[in-house]
Amino acid sequence: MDLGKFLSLNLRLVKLRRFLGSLIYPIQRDRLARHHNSKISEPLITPGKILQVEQTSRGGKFSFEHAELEICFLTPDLVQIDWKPGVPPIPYGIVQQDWSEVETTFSKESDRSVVSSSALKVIVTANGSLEFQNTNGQTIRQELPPLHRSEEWIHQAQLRSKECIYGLGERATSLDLRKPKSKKQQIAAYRMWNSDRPGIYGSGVDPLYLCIPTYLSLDKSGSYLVFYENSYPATFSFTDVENSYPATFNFKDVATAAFEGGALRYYFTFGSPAEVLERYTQLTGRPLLPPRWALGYHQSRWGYETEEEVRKTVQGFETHNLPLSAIHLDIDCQKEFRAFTIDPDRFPKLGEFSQELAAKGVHLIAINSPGVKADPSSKLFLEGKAQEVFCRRADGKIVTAPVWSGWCAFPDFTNPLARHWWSRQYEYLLDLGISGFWHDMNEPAVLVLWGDRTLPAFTTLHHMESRGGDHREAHNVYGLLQARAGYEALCEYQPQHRPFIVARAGWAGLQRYAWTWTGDIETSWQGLRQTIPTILGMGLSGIPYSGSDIGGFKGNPSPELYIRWFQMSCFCPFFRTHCADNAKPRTPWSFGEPYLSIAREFLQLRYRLLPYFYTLAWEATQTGHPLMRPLFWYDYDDERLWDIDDAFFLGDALLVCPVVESGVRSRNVILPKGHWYNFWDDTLLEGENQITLDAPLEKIPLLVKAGKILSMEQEQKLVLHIYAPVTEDKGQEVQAKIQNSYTLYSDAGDGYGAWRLDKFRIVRNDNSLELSWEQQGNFAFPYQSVQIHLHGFQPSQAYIDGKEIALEDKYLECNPFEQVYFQGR
Ligand code: NBV
Repeated sequence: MDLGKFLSLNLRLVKLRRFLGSLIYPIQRDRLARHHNSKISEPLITPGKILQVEQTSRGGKFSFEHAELEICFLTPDLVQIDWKPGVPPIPYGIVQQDWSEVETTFSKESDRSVVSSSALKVIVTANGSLEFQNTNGQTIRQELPPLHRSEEWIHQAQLRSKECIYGLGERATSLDLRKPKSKKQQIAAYRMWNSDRPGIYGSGVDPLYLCIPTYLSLDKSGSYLVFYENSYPATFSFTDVENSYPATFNFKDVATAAFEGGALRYYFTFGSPAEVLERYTQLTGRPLLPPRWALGYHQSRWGYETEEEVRKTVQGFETHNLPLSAIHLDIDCQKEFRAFTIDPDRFPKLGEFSQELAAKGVHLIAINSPGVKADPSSKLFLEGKAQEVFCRRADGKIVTAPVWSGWCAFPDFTNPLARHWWSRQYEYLLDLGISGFWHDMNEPAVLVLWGDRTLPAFTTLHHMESRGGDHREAHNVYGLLQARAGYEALCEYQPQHRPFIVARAGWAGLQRYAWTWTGDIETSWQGLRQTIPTILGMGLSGIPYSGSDIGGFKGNPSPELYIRWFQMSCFCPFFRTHCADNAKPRTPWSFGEPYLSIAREFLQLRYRLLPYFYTLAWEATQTGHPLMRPLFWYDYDDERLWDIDDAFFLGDALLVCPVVESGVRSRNVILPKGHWYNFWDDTLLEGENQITLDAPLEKIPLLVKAGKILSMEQEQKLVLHIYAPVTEDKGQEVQAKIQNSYTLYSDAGDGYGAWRLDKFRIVRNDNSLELSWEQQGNFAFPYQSVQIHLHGFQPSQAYIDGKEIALEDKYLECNPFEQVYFQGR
């Protein structure tokens, strides 16, 4: 039999086996679930009467008839609340366990107790309702007494009339989860259950791959963030609650979080969006600093069948003069889709090939799914079985389910031994020159013809760091813990490099280990439009690195849709074209001209902007702030900005207004306060206005905030674009002096060596502009020279460190300096 026939016969057999698997598995799963599905008829109960109160070093303890409550201040503005009974969580999401002392006071009045720090007051009433107040006595959040039944907890808080709610991880709806913008985006209740959406999803589909029980509330009377440290399946809603709750608790406008197990532990913090994200990521971890190359462009597709095909794709980038940082290998590179394998027929010399690519600055990323083919001929399976690292049932049988390679066993990542065993497997691919990993199907997802696409919830048992538990509790943290194992592997085997992992599923804290992407988003204008709030919402849930498959996953975008998606993604942290195996070839040159030239312009712009991106990445390690920020981020008093989700900030200088409709050549946006320069022609625009921006096919509407510096690089030069502060403000007197500063971060781009901070300060007076520069750190200045471009300021004379220099060009080229002084207007 020739190779072609053999392969096609094998493929048909694989497909048949996969089909049978996805038919048999749900029958088994449903049979197992039947024993657990009996509806609980017990009534929901409130905590009942308060019996005892007690002051503790960080707050207080309260005993109610049917529940226990503990309030514990971790910082003056971060408080941990624990309602019991229930299984306490294993702190998978938490990094900081030790907190310095907080001074608290405790007072008991007739029907309430007050626990306060210097910033926050928590009032506990006799029926178990809680109120959070700031030091001015303003109520920021009001909670109803929680409801409890068997293993369930239902927690509700009053919503204020205009309050907006953001977060909950990855969601296919509007940015404000409370008020979906269109019918399509309507989701009655947000589910916490990481779920595969095989092949395609669009607006309104819920849940997706990465759920996080964290939300941020924005309101005039005080904004806050709540993180529920509970990984059990749950349902969140922000509308009227009907029927399911006792009449007394059937309030209008409540936020409800209903958990199906575990204790009710949550954290509350308040302040501006930036402040609450800082606190939240102090608790759940700051994002890792990625290797710098990861911020460049990534090319991918499902269907690069051979090494030769990948080589040709990379050559295409060279031929068309397009920069490229990474190429992703999907399941085609694996032997029969098995984890940690490379098909020797199709990728015969991967070690040499990866070196060939490395010489061109292109990194190889390999896919991996957690399922291990349950096959006695598989060494990996036998090893895992012998070490008892797979999920099992109560009768001791290994849980198996069909995935791409066939019936698979699933490493129990809640077992430290399993994590360690799994982390050892990366070495083989690292030795072949793979630079990073792409964790797919890690919800974990299985192939089924109907019903829940994962492991049986009740009957799959987990180690849970020795304390034991089932898949209900472990499911949502499965992807997070796989990422932890992968991260630890990369740290151990390549300590000189920073880990790069892209994980489809995750939970609170994933930012410590991995990036993510929005999965199999549909190829449509609505799909493009949807990715903006989805990525922004993820950033507000602590995950700053995300992006979407440019052009959508399945199907073929029109050239216009591809190029508009490309333009938007140029400003997203993860910039990658990817598509399904049956899609037509999709590269920046697939659509011919003028699309190729437009894509090139944006690729080159992205690479020029790397100093700006990289500095934002470093800032994220210090603050937890997302790189992509919603329009209300800096100006949260302006209610008009609260639900804008078709535009975003990249850092504090750039405002990106993507085009998300076919044939459209201009678009509107409400500008936040301040002044703005049009990036393309320097036109000055006044904030707090609705404006219309031109959007010819070759441009994305892009604005730069007055007073900011955009750091770029080109041919060994640091190019500083100074957008002059505007000295007049609407209706106000001329301000004599405006100051602004910008810190640029640089290092070797990988590893953990020396770094430097270049701190620039702009001072603008009526007829002068001064730029001063201070340097900090040990990393040598990585550029040969500096170019200064002024926007919104016409210089007549220039002095570098006191010495006058001739102004010939539109820009000034110089060496590092301490101060440049421009006269002009
Ligand atoms: O590995 C194939 C695909 C991958 O290309 C995609 O990005 C993932 O989201 N993978 C899902 C599995 C198959 C999906 C139908």
